[in-house]
Amino acid sequence: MILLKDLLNNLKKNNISFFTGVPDSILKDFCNYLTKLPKKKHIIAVNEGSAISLGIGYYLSKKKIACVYLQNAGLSNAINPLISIAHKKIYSIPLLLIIGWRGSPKRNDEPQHILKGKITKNLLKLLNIRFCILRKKKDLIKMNRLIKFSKRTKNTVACLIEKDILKDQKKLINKAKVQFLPFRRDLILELLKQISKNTKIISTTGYTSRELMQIRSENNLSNGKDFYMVGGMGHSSMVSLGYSLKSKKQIICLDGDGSLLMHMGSLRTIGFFGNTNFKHILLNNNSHESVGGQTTNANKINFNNLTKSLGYKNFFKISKVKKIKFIIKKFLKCKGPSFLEVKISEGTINNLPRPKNLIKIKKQFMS
Ligand SMILES: Cc1ncc(C[n+]2csc(CCOP(=O)(O)OP(=O)(O)O)c2C)c(N)n1
Repeated sequence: MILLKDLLNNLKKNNISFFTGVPDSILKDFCNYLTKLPKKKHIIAVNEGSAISLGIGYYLSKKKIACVYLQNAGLSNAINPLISIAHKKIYSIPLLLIIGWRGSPKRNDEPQHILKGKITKNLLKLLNIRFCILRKKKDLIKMNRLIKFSKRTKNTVACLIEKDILKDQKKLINKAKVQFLPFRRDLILELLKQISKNTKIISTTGYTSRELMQIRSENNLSNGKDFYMVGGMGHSSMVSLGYSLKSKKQIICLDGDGSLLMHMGSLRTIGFFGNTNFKHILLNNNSHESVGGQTTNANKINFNNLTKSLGYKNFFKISKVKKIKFIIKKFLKCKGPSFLEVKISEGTINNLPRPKNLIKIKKQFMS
C-alpha cells in the first residue's frame, strides 16, 4: 500500500508541479486531489494523447517535467505523441507517466483489461520507457531514481500502480450535488420501453453500458439488441456509424460526455456521412462518473449549435424527468442523423454487474 500523501510529497520533492491526464479508477484519489489544484497546475485532458502533448508543450516552455497520469488502456492514445515527438530519437522531451495498471497479471480484472494488462510492460519496453512498479512506500525511491534519470537524459519514464495500492487516509468526501435532473437510469428505462424490435444500441464505456445491461434484464425488456463498448472509450459513435451505414435498422449510440469529448472530431464524420437511421444520445453529467466523478467541463457546451454546425439534422434536449417520454418519442420518430442531449445527475445503480460473456453478446447483437 502507498499513501496518497507520500506520493504527493515525493512529487513535490522532485519539483514536479504540473499535472495533466485522463482520470482512472486506480488513480481516483490522486485525480480527485489534483482537481482541487489551481487551473494552471492541473488540466484534465480529453484523451491521453492530448495529455502527453500538453506535457510536451509545458516542457518546451518551462524546461520542467510534467506528470501525465493515465489508465494503461489510454497508453494507446498516448503512443502517437510519445513515439513521434517526445521519444529520445525525435525531440527527446522528458515526461513522468503515472499509469493505473488495470489487468496486471497478479490481479483479477475484467475481460477488456486482461490483455492490455499483460502487454503493458512490454509496450513500455518497446517505447524505450524505463519504468518501475509502485507497490509500497519504499518503491518511491525507485520513482526518485527514474525522475533523476529522466531529467538527466531527457527520456520519458513511467510508474505503474496496480489496483488497491494507492490509499488516501483522509478520504475526500464528495458532497452530494443536489441537482434536480434525471438519472441515467430514467432515460435508459424509457428508451428500452419505446424502441422497436429491430433497433440496435451501442453504448459507451463505464456505467452506461452496465446500467443498460442491468435495466434490460431487470425489467425483461427485450426489444432491440445492445453492444456494450466495455473498452475503446470514445469510439462508440464511430462503431455506431459503421453499423448504421450498412443497415436499414435504427441505430442508437448511447454516449457519455467524457467519451464524446475524447474523440469529438467523430461528430463531423457523423454529421457528414450519417444516414437517417443514425441517432446519438449524450448522457451529460459533466463528469467521468464511472472512475470517480472528475469534471469534463462539458456543462457549458452548446450542443445544439455544435451538432447542427457539424451536420446533424435535429437536436433535442432533456433536463426534466417528466419530459423524457415525450421527447424520446419525437427523437425516435425523426429522421437522423439526430442528437439528443440529456442532462443527468450523477448517481448509479447499486451493485451493478459488468458485461462478461462478450462473444455471446456480440453474437446476439449480430443475429
Ligand atoms: C482510453 C481510456 N482512457 C480512460 C479510461 C478510463 N475510463 C473508463 S470510463 C471513464 C469515464 C467515462 O466518462 P463519461 O463518458 O462521461 O461517462 P460516465 O462515467 O460519466 O457515465 C474513464 C475515464 C478508459 N476506459 N479508456
